[in-house]
Amino acid sequence: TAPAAAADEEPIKPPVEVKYTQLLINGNFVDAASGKTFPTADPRTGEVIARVAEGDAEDIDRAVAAARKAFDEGPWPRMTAYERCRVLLRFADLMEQHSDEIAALESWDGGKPLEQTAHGEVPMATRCMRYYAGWADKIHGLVVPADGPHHVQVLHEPIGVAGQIVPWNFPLLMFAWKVGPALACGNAVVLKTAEQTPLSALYVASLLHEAGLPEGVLNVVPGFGPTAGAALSSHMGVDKLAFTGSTGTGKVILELSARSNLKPVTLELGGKSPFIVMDDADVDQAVELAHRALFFNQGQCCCAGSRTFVHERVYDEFVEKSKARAERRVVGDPFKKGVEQGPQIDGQQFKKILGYVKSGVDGGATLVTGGDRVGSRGFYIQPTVFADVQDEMKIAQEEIFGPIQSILKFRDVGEVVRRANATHYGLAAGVFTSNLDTANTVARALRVGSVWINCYDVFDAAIPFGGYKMSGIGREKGAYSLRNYLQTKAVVTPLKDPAW
Ligand code: TXE
Repeated sequence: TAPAAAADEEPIKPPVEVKYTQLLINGNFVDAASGKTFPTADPRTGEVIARVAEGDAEDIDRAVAAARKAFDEGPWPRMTAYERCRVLLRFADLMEQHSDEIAALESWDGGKPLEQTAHGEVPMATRCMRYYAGWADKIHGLVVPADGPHHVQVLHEPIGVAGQIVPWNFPLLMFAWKVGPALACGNAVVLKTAEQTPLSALYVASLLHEAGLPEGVLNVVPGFGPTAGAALSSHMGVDKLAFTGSTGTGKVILELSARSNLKPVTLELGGKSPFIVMDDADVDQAVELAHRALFFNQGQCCCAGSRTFVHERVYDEFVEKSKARAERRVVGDPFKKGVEQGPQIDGQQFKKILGYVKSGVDGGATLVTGGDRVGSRGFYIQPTVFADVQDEMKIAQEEIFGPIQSILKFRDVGEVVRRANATHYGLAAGVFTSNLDTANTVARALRVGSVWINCYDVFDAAIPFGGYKMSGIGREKGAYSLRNYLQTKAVVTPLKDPAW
């Protein structure tokens, strides 16, 4: 068939060179202490793009020492807030100037369609950096009216050295969500990239130094979770940890923090987000939006609308049209124009996803379309739709993180809210209806961190994002993320003449 042929074509040469493959510590690109490297692979073929320095506990020690020095001795936390703002703005300008290279690198390392990284992730990350640059000189404390003859100030100070661990599904955007607020508040950072996608963070970190970031303020350590990631999570010199990834790893990180120095931890974890289609909805529009809510980024989104609940009155029509839409989805080389879906990130995810397809079929769901790999090379998977999915099936319970849509049927609003909430996750939800009363009722009743009404995946830097329940702790983006990177200090002074 056409998509299979597309996936087996000779891969298009990415329009970018890999410049940075070493650890970034104290402003310099250096080898790992062990001298070890690991391959980062092209998801189109599984072939090695480059070998990257493999950070381990010793490198985390070096990076934390550099960050500690940069924080404890300055100049970054002691620069004026406006000066920090200007460094971050210059960085955003450089990201814009180099956006073609950044987008190409991100698409190459992660298998993401270039049109999407160029028009989505890269401008969104740039916007996020500008947003937090704007905050740098607007973070201020309070004077509180305590009882008694005292002048009481509350100071908001940077928290210190922030450890940040990011996943592979949006490497650049996660960099911006985490590094932006941390630096705006005056902290130093040690960032561990995901093993699958180290390249874009190393590249933009070099731009941040070109923009004037002092050495040691941002350190980037590519490496593996159980080694570099665990060392960062349990480090006594780290004052705060921010993580995006799986719920299982989130639990490990929280435990590592508890067993070391009780550093506060924010977690952005998995989801099983409902996308609810009411019977008054325009079915064609709902099909398109539900399709995008699930299939965007090869289905590798923490907030993917992975339980499509459809009212029984429009169910059959919805399934039929979703099948047709999935079959029209253009799968192929991420560097080819018009491609909507590239390969999955790696062989492990690829196998896991196909395992869920089997589980759906074995569990009695109706495989409406797809279900197999595309082509014979790399990690491409057919856009897949299951109908007649029941709540207790594994495909309706667990995060698949792939291009597999599960369509469930419901009868009334109360029932769908109850079923939508019947999960340990609580990240996001979509509601599609022409009745604003229904939309608002459902939005309030859902136990999730984001509700998109008649839209999905709207991710501006100013909008807080995070999960209820086992989807996470804390919020990123918006003013809410500043709280993650600030300490609060009460300063009390006696007043000689309280009347004044
Ligand atoms: O995630 P991990 P994986 C989900 C998705 C996916 C599954 C597994 O369902 O199929 O997780 O993906 C680092 N100490 N999400 O294995 O392990 C790791 O190196 C410290 C949802 O890739 O959570 C990487 O940098 N760090 C998610 C990061 O954690 C550790 C995005 C994420 O990897 C560690 C990605 C340890 N012991 C996957 N072990 C989302 N919320 O968007 C691993 N890491």
